[in-house]
Amino acid sequence: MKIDFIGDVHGCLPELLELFSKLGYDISNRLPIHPENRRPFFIGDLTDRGPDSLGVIELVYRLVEEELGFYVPGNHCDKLYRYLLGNNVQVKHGLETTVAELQNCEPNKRRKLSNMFMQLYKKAPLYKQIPELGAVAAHAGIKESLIGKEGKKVKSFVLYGDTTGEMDELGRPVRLDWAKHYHGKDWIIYGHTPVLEARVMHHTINIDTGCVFGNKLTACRFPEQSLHSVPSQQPFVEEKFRSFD
Ligand SMILES: [Mn+2]
Repeated sequence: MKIDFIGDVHGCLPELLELFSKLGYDISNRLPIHPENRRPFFIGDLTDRGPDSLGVIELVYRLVEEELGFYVPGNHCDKLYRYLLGNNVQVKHGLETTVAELQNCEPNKRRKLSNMFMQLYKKAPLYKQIPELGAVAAHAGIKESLIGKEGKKVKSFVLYGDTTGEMDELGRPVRLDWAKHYHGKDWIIYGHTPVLEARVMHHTINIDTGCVFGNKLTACRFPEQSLHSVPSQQPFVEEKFRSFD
C-alpha cells in the first residue's frame, strides 16, 4: 500500500487540490485518483478557519466512502461533531466559519453535508496502525505505550496531544513535546501543532505546516518518506507557529 498522508487542511480546498495535482493525482474527475493507486490519508482537522470547509468535508467523505482514502479525526472534527449532535459547544476557535458556511446553505444541502460529516466521523478510527508501512497515523500523535489501546486517555491524546491543561502567556494550551521522548519503531505521522517546516523527531513526523495560517500544506509519502508541499493562499499569521529545540 502506498499512502500520501496529508496534514491539517482546515478548509483550504484550493491548496488541497493543488497538492493532489503536485502529487500526480488526476483531479479532472469527481475525485482525485492516482495512476499508481496511491491513497490519501487525512490526519484530521478538515474544517474551521479556511475558506471552504464544506468542500473539504464533501471531498474527504467521498474518498473514504469509496475506499479511495483514509481519515482520522482531529480536535476540530470532534468539536464539529459534537456541535452537529446538538451539544452545547462554544462556536469559536474557527468553528464559527464552518457553522457560518452551513448556515449559508439551503436546508437540504445543510442536512446533506451535516450527515456526511457525521457519518465520516462516526466511522473513523481514532487513530490507525498501518503495519505494512510501519506507520501509525494520529492527529496529535500518540505515545508508544498507547499504541494498540483504546479509551478516554487515548482519545484525549490523539485529539489534543500531550497537554498539561495549562495555558501559555498567549492563551494557547501548553503542549508537551511527546515526540522528543518517543523511541518506538513505528513511524508516527501526525499534525495538530503548526510548524514552519515538517518536523522529523526520532520516528515521528509532524506534517501540520499551518496552511490555514499562511504557510503551506504538506503531504508525506509512504513508504518513500518524502515530503511535498504547496504554498498557502491565506495570510501569514506568525504567532500561530511553534518552534522546538
Ligand atoms: Mn488540531
